[in-house]
Amino acid sequence: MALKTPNTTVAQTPTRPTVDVAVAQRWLREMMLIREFELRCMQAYQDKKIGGFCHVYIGQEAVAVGTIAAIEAGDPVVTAYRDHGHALARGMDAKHCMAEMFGRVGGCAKGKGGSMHMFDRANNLFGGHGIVGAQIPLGVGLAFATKYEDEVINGGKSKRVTLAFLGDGALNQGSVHEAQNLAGLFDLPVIVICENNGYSMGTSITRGTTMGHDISVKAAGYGIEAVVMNGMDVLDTYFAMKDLVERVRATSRPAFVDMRCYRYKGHSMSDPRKYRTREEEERYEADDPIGRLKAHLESRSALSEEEFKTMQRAVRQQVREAVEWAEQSPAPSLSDLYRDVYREKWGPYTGSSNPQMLGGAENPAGFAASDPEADLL
Ligand SMILES: Cc1ncc(C[n+]2csc(CCOP(=O)(O)OP(=O)(O)O)c2C)c(N)n1
Ligand SMILES: [Mg+2]
Repeated sequence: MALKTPNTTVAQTPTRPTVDVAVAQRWLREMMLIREFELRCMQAYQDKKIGGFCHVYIGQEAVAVGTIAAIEAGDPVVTAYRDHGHALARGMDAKHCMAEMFGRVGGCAKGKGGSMHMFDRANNLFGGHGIVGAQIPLGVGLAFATKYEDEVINGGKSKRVTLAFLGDGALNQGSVHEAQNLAGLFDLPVIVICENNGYSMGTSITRGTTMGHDISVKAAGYGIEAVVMNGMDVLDTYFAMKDLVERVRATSRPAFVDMRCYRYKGHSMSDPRKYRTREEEERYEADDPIGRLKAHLESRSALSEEEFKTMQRAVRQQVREAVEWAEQSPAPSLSDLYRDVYREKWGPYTGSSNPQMLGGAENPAGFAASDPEADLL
């Protein structure tokens, strides 16, 4: 496996900028929450309380926390199926996230999306998508929409930046190229972040992708700026992203990020990980992003062992409550399965939103037509 060591791009120097202690503590808590959330998901999956697919983010927590900390609440975010970390970092309540994992109505998608489809309109998280690479055209479309709304409808300056995440395995999907080409042509304020964890399922990046040792060069073909970032250290990730987000917001030019990271667990829940060595895993685990931030806070005398344990207990309690809440939430009813399938009165379509598959039956949900204006970002 030819993934470079995690900190090749941002030097760890004593003069590295830092953040307020309270901010670093908050990020540590967020990363610990994501980790604990996913450990409990793995357990619940083994207990058959979670069904379908489940891809955990363990090891990549600094990416979601560091990148999302660098944007504003109104900035859209869209990602792939390894999405629980992004959802929690974006501010989704762990209860809604867990209930979605359990397929219960208390989930963010009313239990009908599951692990791969975390969606949170209030926090501008536009999924959670299972088709590899398909979220990149959506991300570029979101950037087009925000720019159009800011500039054409409101007659001002484009002010929002979209983050569109993808895995290294999605790089060779045709739609990813088409979307980045359009982003380059149309000056769209989108940052395409490749969470380069070195593998797509069991295929290492150098086996499946040309220039796998330096994917940043691909961006030149679209006239897009590329930045290589360290996704294993939340401070490195945050500062590099903050710079880039400011630039993209100011210029409304797209960018591509090669975010070097590593997933500690298997691709999904059943993966014997025969395509990589235990030594490699241990090497990255020794460089754990949570451990790094903990050490950083300790070096600033801003975290005692007792405070860390208190944080750990609080996070465990929060996740326990999320599990209890998910378990108490009912499963969707059979008729619920046909609700929310199509958007009511969208575009030229003005009929009822009865799914075709019901054969024109009465609207089983009885929901009212929604406000078409609400479609605007
Ligand atoms: C279009 C499409 N092709 C194939 C798959 C099956 N598939 C699911 S995940 C995956 C690998 C993607 O790897 P990567 O993009 O690196 O993401 P990671 O799992 O590392 O987060 C594949 C091939 C899919 N979901 N969609
Ligand atoms: Mg990958």
